[in-house]
Amino acid sequence: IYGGLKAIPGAHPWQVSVQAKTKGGIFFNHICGGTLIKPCWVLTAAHCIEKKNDYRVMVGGLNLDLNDPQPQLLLAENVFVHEQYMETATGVYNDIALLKVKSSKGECATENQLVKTACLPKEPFADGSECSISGWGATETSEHGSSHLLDAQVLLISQEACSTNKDYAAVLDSGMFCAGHLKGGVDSCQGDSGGPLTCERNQTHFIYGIVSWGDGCGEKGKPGVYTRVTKYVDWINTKIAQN
Ligand code: 4AZ
Repeated sequence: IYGGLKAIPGAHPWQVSVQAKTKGGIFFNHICGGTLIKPCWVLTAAHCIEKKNDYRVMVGGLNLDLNDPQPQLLLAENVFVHEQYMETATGVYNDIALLKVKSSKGECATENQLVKTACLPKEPFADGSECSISGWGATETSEHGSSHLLDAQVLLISQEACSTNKDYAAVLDSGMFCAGHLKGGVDSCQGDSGGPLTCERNQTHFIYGIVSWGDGCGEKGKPGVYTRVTKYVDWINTKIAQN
C-alpha cells in the first residue's frame, strides 16, 4: 500500500494473507491478499493462484513475521478460478477466484473480534465514494512490502474518467473499475493483489473491489484497477452453493 498507515487491530477483520508453498518447499510465503466472505470461503484474484501450488490463508493476523495476534491458519482444500479468467499482453480479465478453506481439524474460520466476514455488495456505490484498501504489499519505501498490515482510503473513479488514460481505456471492461487519487500517492501495489477494497454503507462493510492491476503504483493519472465484485456476485453465490 502506498500512502497508507498501520491498520488498527480489528479494522479489516475479513483481510487474509494468501500464502503459497512451492513444490518441495516447507515454508509458506505471502503472495497476495484475500477477503473472508464466509467462514469457509476466501475471495481473491485469479492471477494470484495461477500455479499448481499448495495454498493456505492466515486469518486474524496483522503481522506477517510475528504471530501477533495469534492468527488462524487454514488450508485451501479447493481452488475455483473464474472460467473466463484471461491474462493477455495488455490486460487481465475476470480476475477473480475463490478458495474453500479448512483448518487441520476440518473447521472453518472462527469469527471473533479480529475475524469477521465482509458482505457481498448488492448495489453499486457512487463514483467519488471513499472506500478502504488494505494489504501487506509494496510501499513507497519497501518493494518487499510491509510486515504490518497497512490501509488507506481511495475514491471510486468513473469508467469515463479512468479512460482518459489511453492505456487503461484499451483494457477497462465492465468487470473492472479504477480507484485512487487524482494526484497519485495513495494506491495498492504488488503484494496487495487479491485483497479487499471495501466500501461502507449503514455500518455494513461491502467487498466492492479486488486489487487486480495498474500501471505502476501511486503514479498520477495511473490509478489502481480493481475487479468489480458486483458483476460476479452470481458467480460467487453459485460456486458456494455447488461446493
Ligand atoms: C501488482 O503487480 C499490482 N497500483 C497490484 C496493484 C497495482 C499495480 C500492480 C495497482 O500486483
